[in-house]
Parts: sequence; C-alpha cells; structure tokens
Amino acid sequence: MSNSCEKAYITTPIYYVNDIAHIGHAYTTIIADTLARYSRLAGLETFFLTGTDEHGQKIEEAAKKRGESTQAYADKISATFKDLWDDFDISYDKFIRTTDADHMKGVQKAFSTMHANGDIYKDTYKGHYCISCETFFPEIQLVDGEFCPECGKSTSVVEEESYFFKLSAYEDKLLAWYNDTPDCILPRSKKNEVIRFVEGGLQDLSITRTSFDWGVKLPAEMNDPKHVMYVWLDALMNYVTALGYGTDDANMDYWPARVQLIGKDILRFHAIYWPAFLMSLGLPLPKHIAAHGWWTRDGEKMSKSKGNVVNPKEVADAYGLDNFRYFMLREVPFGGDGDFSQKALIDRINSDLGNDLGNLLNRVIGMSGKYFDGKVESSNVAKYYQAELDEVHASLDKLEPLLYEMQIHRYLEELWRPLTVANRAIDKYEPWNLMKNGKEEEAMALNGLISAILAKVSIMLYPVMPAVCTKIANALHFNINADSFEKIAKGTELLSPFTLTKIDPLFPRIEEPLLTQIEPADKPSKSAGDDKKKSVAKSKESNETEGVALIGIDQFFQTSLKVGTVIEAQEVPKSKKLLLLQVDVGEAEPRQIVAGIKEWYAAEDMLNTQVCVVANLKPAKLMGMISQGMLLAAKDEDGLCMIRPEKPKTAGTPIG
Ligand code: ME8
Repeated sequence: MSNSCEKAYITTPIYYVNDIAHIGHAYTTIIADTLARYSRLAGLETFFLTGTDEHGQKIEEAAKKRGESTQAYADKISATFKDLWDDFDISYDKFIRTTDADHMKGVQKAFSTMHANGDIYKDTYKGHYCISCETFFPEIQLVDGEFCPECGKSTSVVEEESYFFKLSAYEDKLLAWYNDTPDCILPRSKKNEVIRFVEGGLQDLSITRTSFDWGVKLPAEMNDPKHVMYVWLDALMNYVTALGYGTDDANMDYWPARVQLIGKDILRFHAIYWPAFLMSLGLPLPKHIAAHGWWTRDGEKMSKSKGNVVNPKEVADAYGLDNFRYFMLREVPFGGDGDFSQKALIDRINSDLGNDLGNLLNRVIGMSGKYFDGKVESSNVAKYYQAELDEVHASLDKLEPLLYEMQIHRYLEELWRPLTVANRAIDKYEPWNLMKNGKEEEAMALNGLISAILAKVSIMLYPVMPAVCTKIANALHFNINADSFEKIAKGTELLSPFTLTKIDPLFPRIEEPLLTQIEPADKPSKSAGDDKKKSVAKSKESNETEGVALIGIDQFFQTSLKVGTVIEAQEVPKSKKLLLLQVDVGEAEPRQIVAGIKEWYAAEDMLNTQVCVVANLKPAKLMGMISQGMLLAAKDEDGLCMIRPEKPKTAGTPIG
C-alpha cells in the first residue's frame, strides 16, 4: 500500500447468512478493523465496509430447512453478524445487506451497463453446480466425477438458459493488471496462483439462474423475469453499491478500495471475476486484494457437524477481546494457515502481553509511585538515554511499511522491540540504585523514558488492541489520536509532565484453559513422527531384517511422494529450528509446510529450489501453524541435507 491517497476504503467479504459467525469470520473482520483504525490514526479519510451476503440457493435452502421465510431467516442471521461486530466494537462505517433495495438497484445498473458494453449474451448452460460454494465446475474438475473440488459436497447437473459474462475476453487485460501492479494481490505467492489459473484459460461465466427465485431480478429492460442474478455477481457488486453505485453515487470518491480483505477460499472470485466486472463497468481496480489463510481446529476444517467450531464471542468473553485480537494477528503470518488452541492463546497472553507489556506498565507505576509520588517528567530523557531513544525510533520507523505489506505479525514483532529496550533499560540502570546514589535526575529521566516508550507502543498497538491501549493512555495522561500518532509515535516527542494514574494489572496471569467445553479437541495433535514410529513398530511385529522393519511394496505405495517447488520461504519468528514454506506440489494451491531445517538452510536458500515432499501425511501443527507435508532429508553427524531431484522436474511429479 502506498500512503499517497487521502481516502482509504477498506472492505471485508460479506458473509453468508446460512450460519452464524465463527473465528474465521472474526479473523477477517478484525484484520480489516485494525487496518481501518490505523488508517484513521494516520489521518486518512477512511470508510470501512462489512455486511452480509443473503441471496442464492444456499440461503433459500437453509431457510426452508428451518421452516422460515427466506427474508425472515436472512434478517435474523444478518442481525447476529451485526450484533457480534457491535459487541466487538468493530469500527465499520456501513453494514451492507445484499437484500437492501439500494444494493439491488446498483446490481441491476451494473448488469445493464455490462450488457450495453457488449459483455453479456444469452445461451444455455450445462454443467455441475455446487450449492454450498455457489459455483459451477467443469466435469474435469470434479472429484470422482461428482463431488465438488472445493468443499467435497455432491454437485448437481444443471442445464438451463443463462446469461453469460464474457470473462474470456478479459484474460489478457487481467494478466496485464497482475504484471503491472506488483502488489495488487497480497501475499505475492497468492498472485502467482491466480496468474497460473488465468494463463490456463478462462471460460465465460454464467451469471443468471432460472431454477430458483431468491435473488436480484434482471433489469426491467431485459424483459426476462424468470432469471435472477448469479449470487457472486450480486455479492461482489456490494463493494461499490455500498458507496452509492447505481443510485446516488454519494461516496463513490472512496473507490477504488485501498484494501479488500478476503480469505484465500474466495481469491478466484475477487482476483479474476471482480476485476473483470470492474473493467467492463469502466471502474478502476482495487489497489490491493489481500488474502489471508485458513483457521482450523486440530488441523481440521471447522464445521457444525464435527462440533469443532470455535465461537469467537465465547473466546473473547473468556480471554478478553483485545487479547483475542492480538493473538489472532500475532500468531500466524498473514497468508499462512493457523490452528486455534487455547494453549497458544494463553501463552501469548502470559508471555507477550503479561510479561513484556503489562509488567512494564506495572514497573513504571511502581517506580514513579515509590520515588516521585507518581510524577513523571521527561525533560532529561535525551540527556541520559539518547541511545535507547534512537533504538526505539528505529523500530517504530519500520512499522508502517510492514502493515502496508500486510505483514501484520511482523509489525507486532517489531513493535515489541521498544518494550525490550524499556525492560532492558530498567535492568541495566537499576532505578533503585540511582536513587540510593543520589542520582534522582537520572532516575526521573528513566521514568520518563519508560513512559514515553509505553506511550509510543500503545499508539501503534491501538489499531490491534484499542481498549487496552486506551487504558494505558489514560494512565499516562495522553490521548491516542491523529495528533499523538504524528508527534509521539511517528515523531520523537515525549510526554508532557503528568502524574501517573494507578490501574489494575492489564493481563492477569492465566494458569489453565478458561473454556473447558472446547478444550478436549485442543490436546496436542499427534505428530507425524509419532505416526511413523507406530507404523514401524507394527511392522516389526510381522517382519524384520537386521533391525529394519520390512514392508510390502503396497505399503510403500501408500506413501505419496511428490516433487515440490518452494515458492515462498520465511523464518518462523522465535523458532531456532523452523522455516515456513509454501511448496507447489502441482495442486490448485501450494502446500504450507513447516520444516525443521533452519539450522542448516536459510529461508532464501530454499526459495525456488526443488524438494521431495511426503504429500499424504495428516496435517500436523507446529508452533500453531499447520504443516501439510514433510520434506525428505538425510542427516548424519555432518548435518542435514535435502533430498532433491537430480534434474528439474515439474512440480507434482510423483516419486516412486
Ligand atoms: O464466501 N478461516 O461468505 P462466507 C479463516 N459470501 N477465515 C475464514 C474461515 C476460516 N476457517 N471461514 C470463513 C462467502 N472465513 C461469500 C463472500 S464477498 C463478495 C462474498 C472468512 O460466509 C474468510 O474471509 O463463506 C472467507 O473468505 C469469508 O469468511 C467467507 O465467508
């Protein structure tokens, strides 16, 4: 993201009203809220949109199943989303519903415009439709000729008259957009996936249905009342109808969006269909489409039927909303997948928040209370502690680019460095000894330094933890706003003299999980290594030669080994051993693999190299991240080396 525009429009996907919100929905919304809050602090005129996606066969069927009218059902579930975001103090400027009259008018206007531009024609559609994904799939993509390649549910054959959007006509223009705007899709590895998909050829898109009713009708001039709009055309248009497209255009000066936040599951719709629709309408394209990874429970997709859905409200109520926000944003690199566990959440609260941040505030409250009646004065900070100030400002200067590249976990990591500087300064300069040795001025300056660091950090942390940071600001008698952001956080100003207000500890230590009912599924998942041990042990019972278990060829072929190409590699923060890799194994999406090879390979050494991947291991969880495979390596007393194909091979080539 560049900081050049005055206005910033930030959007979440609009959520289906076929079910209530879970932590995945909360994750998207919390990231978007963080960006919107930051953008406001940075003085940009910000518009933050969220809402609900209410049309389509899936919603119609969900309502029918419950014996309710579709509208009443949509009203009810939409309200649960809105209530949750209100409860979470999500700072949205508009909550759009696709059943809003203005939105429907806007969608009709878009249809008319695309039609007038020659991008819509009528034909017959025959294909396979997945109601759950509201998507058509060509037969070749179906699993076992019947099941949806995305969600695994059964598809149905649809043959009906349909209007088509000439998506195929936009192939070259889309490819040019991806190539000309490096950060249009973030993270960049996701952009490569999209490019590969588009280069494979685009088919025209069926954009109307006649087999059900619950949708936006075609514009009157089409004179074709049996058609309703395809739910994705309807839904995607929300991003501009919310600004008045097709009605009063009142807020269209916010378009194009600065960031459109989505989950990786809906990247194709946003990175291919959406820009093609916009091109057809003659509207500019969004600056960034940012796709985050997937949250699972114990490596499994959350679903009601499995009973493993994590309710965000329950977690926030038990652990604190801001703590939950911090955890989600800090725990997983943006774009990577993450696994929810109470243990990981508790570790973050006790360690990062309690030990590093909360304790620092307690220390300064204690220090100023004991020696100076709570007074804090900063006039001599630079005289004694310029080196510390320089270190703090150097870290703060790195923050904004990290946020604008959606590296939110690294933003938070970098933001913790000033806290380390502060805690280290107290240990090094020992205020109690300064006071004992009559160095009162130096001790007061230390007080001022620590308070200033807390102020600077809490301004930059505010977008992630608004309530907690407001409490810190109140204790330190300053306000978090665009002015303090500019002068204290981005600038070098310290705090004006004040008397510290004592507050209760912000992060009381948590000793054990607070939600017993969701704990059982949280037990550490068996590692892939355990599985291997067990299977070797089992084969030992039957067959053994010189201490090596023998297996039959059929057992060997149960292991799927494939050539993979590492398309992204980064270090796992705070881990001495782990690298986080995205490995192309010839599937629709790269695999995320967490590999314990950092002692022998730097992240950049792994990038663009080929590896051998065990591709059918059960996903395992390492430091909260899902690992979807294992790399083959050989290790002896000289160290470890990767096993690689002798010559370059296409990603996904089977080994065996
Ligand atoms: O797809 N982990 O709505 P939806 C992380 N209506 N994020 C998750 C998640 C998980 N397990 N589950 C859901 C739709 N999300 C369409 C969108 S936009 C014009 C139309 C998040 O209710 C993630 O952001 O299925 C995902 O993209 C979004 O919820 C989809 O929510």
